[in-house]
Amino acid sequence: MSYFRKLETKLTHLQELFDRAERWLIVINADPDAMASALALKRIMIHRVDDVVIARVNEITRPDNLAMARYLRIPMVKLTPTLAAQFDRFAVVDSQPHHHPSFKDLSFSLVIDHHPLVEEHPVVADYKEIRNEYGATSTIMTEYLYNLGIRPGKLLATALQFGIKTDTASFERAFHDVDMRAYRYLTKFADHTLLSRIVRSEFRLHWLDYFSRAFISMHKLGTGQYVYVGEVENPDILVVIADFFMRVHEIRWAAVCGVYHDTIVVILRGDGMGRDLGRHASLQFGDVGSAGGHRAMARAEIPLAAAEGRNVEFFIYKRLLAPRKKMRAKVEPKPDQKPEPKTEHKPDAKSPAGSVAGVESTAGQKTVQKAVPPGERKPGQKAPAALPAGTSGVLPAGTSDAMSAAPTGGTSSAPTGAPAAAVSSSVPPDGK
Ligand SMILES: [Mn+2]
Repeated sequence: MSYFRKLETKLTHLQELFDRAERWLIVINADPDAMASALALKRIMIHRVDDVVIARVNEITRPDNLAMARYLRIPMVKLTPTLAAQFDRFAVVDSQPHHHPSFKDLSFSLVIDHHPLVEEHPVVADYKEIRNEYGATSTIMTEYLYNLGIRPGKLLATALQFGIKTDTASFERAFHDVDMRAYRYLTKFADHTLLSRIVRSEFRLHWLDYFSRAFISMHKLGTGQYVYVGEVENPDILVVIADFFMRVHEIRWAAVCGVYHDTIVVILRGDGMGRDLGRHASLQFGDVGSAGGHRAMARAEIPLAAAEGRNVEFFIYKRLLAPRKKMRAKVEPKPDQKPEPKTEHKPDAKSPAGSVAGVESTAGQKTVQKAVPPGERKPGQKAPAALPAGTSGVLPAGTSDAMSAAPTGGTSSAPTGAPAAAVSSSVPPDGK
């Protein structure tokens, strides 16, 4: 029994496609699997065609993907009509022609992918291989290299390993036997130090400003943590922070909240064993915005207007507490009392998930003032002062939530910097 499937006929057909007089452009939507697959295809055709270039249709922003492109020296250019005009033939790997608007104008001679075929978009190409059962296109490309007797170099092997690792979530997601065989085969050629350097490139330097904001605004909520980051330039940073908190042993779930333009975004992450966060999100926020998700990951997007000028950190915190009726009875408003250390603040922390929510609209949130630690949130939390200097909009593209909740028509009519009395978290006016 051979290590991989035998591909003689198929690969003969593939090689017949290449002509020494033709220039090929490999087009990708750049992620690790696509970059690795393109690199492998380039390796296969490089001596068989006039020229071969890899073009990407997207910007790479995730730090691990940037690290991959840099450490593995993946040569790529941005796809433009001018560039495309210089090539005779086009290939796409790890995507199908209907997957991206930029692919539409090109006529592809070669398509290799592992995404499911859809009836409305049949793939037409001189050569195509769509293997939906494979965990990664990198696996298909590893089989090709093996069958063609091409020994992958260090950088290519490392790229293919990272492609397989990413698309199978390190074999935590569904994968095919051959994915693991390919990974193991590549181990002989790959550079483990490089791979681990790429895998560990998880954060950007300017994100650390958001992390420091997150660390000082942690509020314990039972077995979880509520974190308020303030205004963000891209809601993806909230996902990054929430995922980070899930790596802390003591934290079973985390809710990370920030304000993006006119929308309050709450990202929830859990260990998947405790409360159902998707249900919790829709119960607690469904009445004021769009909210939902899965047991271990959920998201809520609420128009800023829904806070009606009140302190956003507080508004969300109060809604995360459940049941709120009980909470009101337990916590007495003591407007003049200095708040205690935050670990002490857990009004109703033992509240079970899944309580009836959204019943309460405006009154009563002042009663939880104790729960907010001393002197961190100023009335104008949304103000630019809260934004770290040099923060750019570059955030990971692929980190968005599984559930993309569309904001429900927020307006700009309720700034958080509204009347100080209305938004101050330290001494909220009692609305009772
Ligand atoms: Mn893929």
